[in-house]
Amino acid sequence: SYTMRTYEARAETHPTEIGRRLLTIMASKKTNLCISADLTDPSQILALVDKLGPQICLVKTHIDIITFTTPSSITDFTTALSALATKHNFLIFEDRKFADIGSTVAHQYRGGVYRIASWSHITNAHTVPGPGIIAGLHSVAKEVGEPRGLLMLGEMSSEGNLGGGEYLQKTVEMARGDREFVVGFIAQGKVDGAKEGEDWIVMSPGVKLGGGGDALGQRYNTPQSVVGDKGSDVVIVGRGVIMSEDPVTDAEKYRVAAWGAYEKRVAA
Ligand code: BMP
Repeated sequence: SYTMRTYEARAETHPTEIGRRLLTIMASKKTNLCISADLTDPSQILALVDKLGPQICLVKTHIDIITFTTPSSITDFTTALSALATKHNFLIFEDRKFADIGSTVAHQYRGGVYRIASWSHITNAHTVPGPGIIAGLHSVAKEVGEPRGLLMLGEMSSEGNLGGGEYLQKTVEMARGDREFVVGFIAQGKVDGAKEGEDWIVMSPGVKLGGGGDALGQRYNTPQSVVGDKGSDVVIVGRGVIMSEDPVTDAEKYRVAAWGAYEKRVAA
């Protein structure tokens, strides 16, 4: 299966341009760590990301949780974040979780105050509305003139979520309809039944060393469990790093754990 191939090898053959770029970054920086920068102060986010830049392949944002005082401060933030992405060689993933009909998500992705398509290399979407959501987002991605990729949510980390199992399989079927734009999935492990020549990048949120959960239904797995045992590619870590007194030291623990789990997997 493709999960036994190295990121370097997959970077040569991934069907999406964003997938090739991300896998190249992962291989060269030796990191499959994505930081979920879930802070509400824009300057705190930028300071944190500048510190963690060398350790990560990807930054995940929730642009709509950030406190912006003026419309121009949104553009200032996305411009500064893009500059950090260039400086440290990582990609940006806006965790927008689009969930509407194609026509509406096209407007949401292109416009409004956030203009997500203009600065975010990767975004994600639920499969509930059907394949029109992928077509709507892809039409906007094509307008941008720079590579863009999409992750489909097939399974969530939270207690009682309706994903996984048959839902995940149907999500994979839907993704097969657009192999140029859909990079992979949000799930807790590799997808079953990948066909010859398929390569799906799977990213897993809900990761914390020590496991556990929070008071609102979040459940945590370890890097070894999602990457080593279950074949996911990228660990997404929020509070495990961003709430730490020493984020750089803790991010390094996650990078080493997730990278070590990957190295063992491909050596097996
Ligand atoms: P934390 O590591 O602090 O629990 O943060 C997890 C992040 O991943 C949050 O930004 C959340 O929105 C996101 N997320 C998740 O936790 N589970 C999912 O299944 C999908 C997500 O995007």
